Amino acid sequence: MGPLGAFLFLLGALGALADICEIPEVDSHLVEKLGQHLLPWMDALSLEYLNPSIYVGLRLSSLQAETKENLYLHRLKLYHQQCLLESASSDDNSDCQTKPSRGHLALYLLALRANCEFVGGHKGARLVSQLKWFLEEEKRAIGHDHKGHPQTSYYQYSLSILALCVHQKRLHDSVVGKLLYAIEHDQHLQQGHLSVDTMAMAGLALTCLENSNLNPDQGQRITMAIRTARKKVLKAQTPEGHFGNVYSTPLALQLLMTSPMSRVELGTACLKARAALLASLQDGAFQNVLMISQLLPVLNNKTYVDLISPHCLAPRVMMRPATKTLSQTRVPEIISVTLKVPSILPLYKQSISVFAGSSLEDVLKTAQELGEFTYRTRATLSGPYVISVMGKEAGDREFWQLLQAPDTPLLQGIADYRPKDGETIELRLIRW
Ligand code: B12
Repeated sequence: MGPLGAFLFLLGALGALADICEIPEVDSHLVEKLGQHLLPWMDALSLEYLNPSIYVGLRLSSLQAETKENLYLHRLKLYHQQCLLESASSDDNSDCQTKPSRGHLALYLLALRANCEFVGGHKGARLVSQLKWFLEEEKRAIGHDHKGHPQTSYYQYSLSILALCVHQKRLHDSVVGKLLYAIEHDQHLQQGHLSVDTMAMAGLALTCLENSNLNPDQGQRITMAIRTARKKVLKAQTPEGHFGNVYSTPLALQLLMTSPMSRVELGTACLKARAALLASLQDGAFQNVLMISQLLPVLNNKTYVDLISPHCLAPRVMMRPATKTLSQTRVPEIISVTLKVPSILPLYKQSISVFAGSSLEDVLKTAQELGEFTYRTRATLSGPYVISVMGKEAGDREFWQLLQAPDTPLLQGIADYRPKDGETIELRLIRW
């Protein structure tokens, strides 16, 4: 090939790259390090750590954990089939004390598809009706006039539609219609900084419906809504390149990867996002297993929509267990973090001493041990979620927001965020 030919070939290749949002191959060591974070969680025996999103993320990634993976799916099956199908009367069964939510059921259905299984049999049919029933209840909560909102969130509403769709389970047009309305009148999906994750999940669910042609009468509205969701996600790109924030970028990219868009728009947006994501990866921003599970498919150019017909035999690289690096033994440095709770009287403000590198959860625990301060958490797939502070429980559509004073909401939860010396952390009860 002469120099002109080579130039034209390069142009063509660049053009093709820009056509569909793709992530060119990322350093395999970086990807493996991310995957290795998941391994200890797959070994954990406690039910509260059983997380179908980990399985989905791994199966759509370029990595595999062989027997661990199979065992994990087996445990997921036992837990979800037993505990989700338990009737209220058998609530005292010790294995099922932490009953999985409907959102977990949706993720479990995605996990089955990630192993190329369709939900089937008598038990499977009951799980599907539970999820359909959940969507009907949420539809009722939104109301005829769309003035209400789902009991959970549009994120879980979309996730449930996606899960049923990849199993080729048809939903009534009116259920899909609620999501379409919410996108067409997007104030319903706005939850401040969270809107990109929700918009992306909604777009993925609708893309699945479009590709599977499950609601043909809504075809045009679905296509328009996907376009709107994509536009909103693209518009939310920050100057650094993230869509929304670093942690909404994986789902946002999943949506943008599902079909071609205008070359100029998508080419620059994707290349910028890739650079931002790589920088965040190298900075170690991805420590949370749920976040890693949403990111791994993207690094393998896969999305949740691929679960319509997954490639279960695609070659994946076997993960090695992480090698432990010996940390130097230094005298641990003590830092001081100020904890502030302005939402209740009398106002709580205290300086707490902890070792450098402690998590916010360590700060809260120390404050609780010192007295005056109390808090409670609930185990979720993202980690410990603060549900009450100083005895005050967050009510319906309220939550305890974590902020770096004066006004910067944290992008991580209490288990992952590590405050610096002299920092003030505020816990604020707000509506969402
Ligand atoms: C909906 C949502 C919320 C809702 C949850 C209430 C509700 N009824 O749904 C609200 C608005 C209250 C919320 C709050 C927060 N959120 Co939020 N949230 C989400 C979202 C969009 C979906 C979660 C979901 O439904 N998952 C599916 C179900 C099946 O799984 P689940 O485990 O049962 O879901 C529960 C938990 O996810 C929990 N939850 C929600 N957010 C967070 C955040 C953390 C750190 C933890 C431990 C738990 C948690 O609420 C869900 C419903 O019960 C995700 C997006 C994503 N990409 O995952 C962000 C997301 C998980 N949230 C995030 C953050 C940072 C927060 C806050 C810490 C923000 C803040 N500065 O205060 C707080 C949590 C503070 C606390 N009290 O501990 C980040 C986490 C990033 C990370 N590194 O882990 C995400 C990824 C959004 C983002 N891109 O920034 N969130």
